[in-house]
Amino acid sequence: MTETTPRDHDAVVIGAGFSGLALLHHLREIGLDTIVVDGEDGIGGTWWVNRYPGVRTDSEFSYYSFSFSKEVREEWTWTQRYPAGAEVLDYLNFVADRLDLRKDIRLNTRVDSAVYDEDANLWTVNFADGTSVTTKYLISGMGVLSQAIYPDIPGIDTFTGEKYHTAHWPRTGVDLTGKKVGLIGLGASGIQIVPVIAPEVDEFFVFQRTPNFIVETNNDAVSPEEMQYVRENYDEIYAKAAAHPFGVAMEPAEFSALEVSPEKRRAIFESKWNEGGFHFANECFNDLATNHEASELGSEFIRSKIREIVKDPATAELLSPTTYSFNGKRVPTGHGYYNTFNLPHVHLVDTEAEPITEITEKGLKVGDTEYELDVIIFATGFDAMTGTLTNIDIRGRGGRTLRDKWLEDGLKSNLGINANGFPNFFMSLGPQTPYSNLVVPIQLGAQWLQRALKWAEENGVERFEATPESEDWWAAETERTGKSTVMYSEGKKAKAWFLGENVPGKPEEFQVYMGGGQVYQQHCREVEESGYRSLLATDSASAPEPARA
Ligand code: N01
Repeated sequence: MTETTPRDHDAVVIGAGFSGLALLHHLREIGLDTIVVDGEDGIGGTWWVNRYPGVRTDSEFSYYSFSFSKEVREEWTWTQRYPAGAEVLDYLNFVADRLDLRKDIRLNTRVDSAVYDEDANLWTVNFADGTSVTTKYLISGMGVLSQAIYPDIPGIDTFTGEKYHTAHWPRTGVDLTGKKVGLIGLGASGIQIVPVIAPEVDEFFVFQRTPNFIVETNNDAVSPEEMQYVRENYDEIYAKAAAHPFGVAMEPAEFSALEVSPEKRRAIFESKWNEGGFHFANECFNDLATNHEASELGSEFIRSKIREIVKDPATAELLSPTTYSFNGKRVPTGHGYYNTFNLPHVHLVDTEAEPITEITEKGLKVGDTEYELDVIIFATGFDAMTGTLTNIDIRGRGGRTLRDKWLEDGLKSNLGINANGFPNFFMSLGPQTPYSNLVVPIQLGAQWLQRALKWAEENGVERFEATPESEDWWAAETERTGKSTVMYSEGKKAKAWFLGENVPGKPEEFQVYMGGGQVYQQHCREVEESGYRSLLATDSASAPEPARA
């Protein structure tokens, strides 16, 4: 080991959600003095913050959890196939206790900035309370959908009723009983909230700009036998999820929607629709995400289901997307969503035909019609993937921020793990990591980083920094693979967040890697087998001769 400047910690991880917990556990295992800091006053990250009614996972419990701890696997019991947010939060707290992580987690510790000192090869992490710590490694576990956005609607601050964003829902809950409620935003968050609050409210106005293709889940309780089966087969289930392009423990479909008869196609769609959730998206046919015609066949099947479920034909029509096809937006899972529109006090308002023009003191205006409301709920999404990272000052070599780098050079990273100009800074789920059930890349990423930093420590490598070539290659690869999917052609039309289209002024760039989680993991393995060559931009002189891949 070379002589190093004294520091407070070996590693500081920002964020105490799934990423922070996995990283703390794995970095501790290799003897790194690691702390996790989080601005909130509870553990859980996304699951601590998102407390809106109806919040729950859209991946099944069996692979929406960590596989690395035998104790956690054996002692934790899930109660629902798609667990509610509160249950996931309990799980994460259980993980923190069972793995004795809490003592190294500092809550109420919001990071304002982090600045790299090239001479000392240290990061100084500055907190909102004016304190700071120094660390060799700085790791973001801040989550990919954490920077909430409000719509740019005139008068938004003039409304005198209650207003809430799904991502900032009060911890004490909100009593909506007997109130006139308006909801703006029908992505995964809005779609989960609709059926849960509808029975409570007096009158419910759902303002829809772009309809979504929703796959219903048929959520169910987890039986003791099922839980036992999952406990006994956890490694196989996890391996299956890791081998799947979207990180779900499902069998990838083997044939195209175009190569079967209409009757057979309908039967397959029907059976996977009944199985519920992402089974429809992943197990029907192998080209719903890559072929426009196939995706349109999936779209038409869902439209037919909407017509079956929703009694009023005009409402059914309005709920059916026609301007883009299935997979053009991140597919949301539903829990009685379409059926909610059969309730007489639930009104769907089309704000595509006639936009919301203004938020007033009393409610909001669509065209010239004013809707008087007691409560407005914003389920208007996030500045995804990059928003959280660019919202704080992360200053690398020469004082350049990550924000400026991505603004000036375009979105670039080495496999979403690190970036040129930012030595010893790493990201769990950085931009350009897979579009996936996120627990899989979080866990595999934490384990990859554990091996990488162990290797660096053992081999006297003081700085890991992405080479410019690795970033250029990955940006091109992310674009190439993304553009070969319907997520590009349809996502553009649907203004999808995974293209950055949902944030005014954000350049159109793939925020995530669409080439498949299993392919991504293979690239990560290759970096490892090469002796981390693509991470040795500034420290190659001290590195040992890399092993050949
Ligand atoms: O946000 P979104 P989200 N006027 O960006 C509308 C994850 N997640 O929070 O489509 C009117 O998807 C906007 O309309 P349009 C998941 O990855 C997971 O729902 O642009 N409407 C859209 O309907 C998900 O994909 C779970 O026309 C406006 C909505 O707001 C991601 O988070 C649960 C508007 C935003 O939808 C984001 O989901 C929840 C305006 N000015 C979320 N501006 C799980 O189940 C925006 N909208 C685990």
